[in-house]
Amino acid sequence: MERTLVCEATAKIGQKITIKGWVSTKRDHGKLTFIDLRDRTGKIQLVGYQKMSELGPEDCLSVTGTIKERNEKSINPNLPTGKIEMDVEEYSLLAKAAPLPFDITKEELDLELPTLLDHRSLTLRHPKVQAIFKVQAVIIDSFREFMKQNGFLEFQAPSIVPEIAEGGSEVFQVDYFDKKAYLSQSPQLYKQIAMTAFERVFSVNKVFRAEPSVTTRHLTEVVSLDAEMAFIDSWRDVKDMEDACVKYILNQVGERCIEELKLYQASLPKTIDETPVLSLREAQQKIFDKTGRDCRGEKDLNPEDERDICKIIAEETGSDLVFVYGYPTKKKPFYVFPDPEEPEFNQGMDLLCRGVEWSSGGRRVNDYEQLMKHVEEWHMDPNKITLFLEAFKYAVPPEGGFAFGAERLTMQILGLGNIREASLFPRDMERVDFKLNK
Ligand code: AMO
Repeated sequence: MERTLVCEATAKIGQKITIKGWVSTKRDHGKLTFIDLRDRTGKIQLVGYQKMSELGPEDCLSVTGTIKERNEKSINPNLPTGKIEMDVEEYSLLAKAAPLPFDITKEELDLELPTLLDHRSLTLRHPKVQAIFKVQAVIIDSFREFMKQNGFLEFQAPSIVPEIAEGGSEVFQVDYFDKKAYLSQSPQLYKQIAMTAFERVFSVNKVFRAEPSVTTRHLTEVVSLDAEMAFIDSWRDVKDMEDACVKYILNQVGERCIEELKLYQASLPKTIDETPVLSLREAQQKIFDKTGRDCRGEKDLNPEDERDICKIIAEETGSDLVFVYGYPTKKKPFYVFPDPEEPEFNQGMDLLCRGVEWSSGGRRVNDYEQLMKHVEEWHMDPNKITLFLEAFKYAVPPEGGFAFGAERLTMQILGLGNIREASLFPRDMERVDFKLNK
């Protein structure tokens, strides 16, 4: 018999159907056995006779029976199929599960993070864990949708690169035959090259950061949602595009992930029409005025500053989002555009939300001579970025772009305590699938 999905069963009252899935929970009540069977669309209660008591958790079944309405007393309002159940007529075991190392039937998994990750294939069967990746898929889908709606072309950036785009030492070197290359920290230079031809481009790419410290918000392999656009009048055009993009993503998550948000009792970040925009110095002054803590003159916001400024702005304006721009030019990568009126500060920006940086972006240097000057001042090797530099020889208009980290958004939207939970197969300094030995 043709397979019916669990989510379609409510419309089949009185009909005999076949459902396929895994045993989620099983309760024996005298002659009857109750099983919650799970497929990719949800769970349904099966009512069976004695023989089914042989089945164990996570066994995989094909089961045929008649869908009937539950009596009033046994309706489960928390389950989308809570008004129906299946009277089992026959079943076959498609695959038998080994004994489980821990109970995954509880509503809360309650596992330590290493256990959660060491048994990813199994913990991923838990609805609450699945919800994380459903939300992440919607974040990535809606980023793509927004970009396409606004005339951006998707491109594929390389992962093996000859030079470090973002500067710094957070880069993995690879043996490339008998030469040296790197894993890409960002598609930055390639999105800028592609932009010079297509005007508006975006990519959804893995990027690699050799983060030397283990924190709750850093991974070594990240899904980067990148965009780049030509013909801007100022960095604020980039900011406006990014603002509209993040609001679109949040709206879509709100509309398409109702059940998933409920599982985490998560509320979406609050937004207002005009997302607040502060210079770094204004943000530092505000932190000083409100908390007495003096970070004025620092070259960047540290995690405590990010938390404080988000809290202050949320209280003052009701917005959980805030843009901070105008960082010390020399502290940011060579491609960021210095403010013409105050060249020691740049027109780069970060978007913060609920105390964490969600993205970076801003206007870029588009003038070839200025770019060459930066290459020299930032001690870059021009021979390693010839493709990039050549692109800027041939008339590039004012331009800019931005990039979100998909795991950061997922973690923050759902209020997860650790970014590793928001990566299907997280990598960090100590873990590549499992904890690495010294
Ligand atoms: P940046 O280095 O700020 O900017 O990275 C952009 C966004 O990517 C996410 N992110 C990370 N998430 C988890 N773990 C990490 N180790 C990590 N590193 C970065 C963050 C961050 O805001 N080329 C610029 C972007 C641009 O200007 O267009 C860049 O890579 O959410």
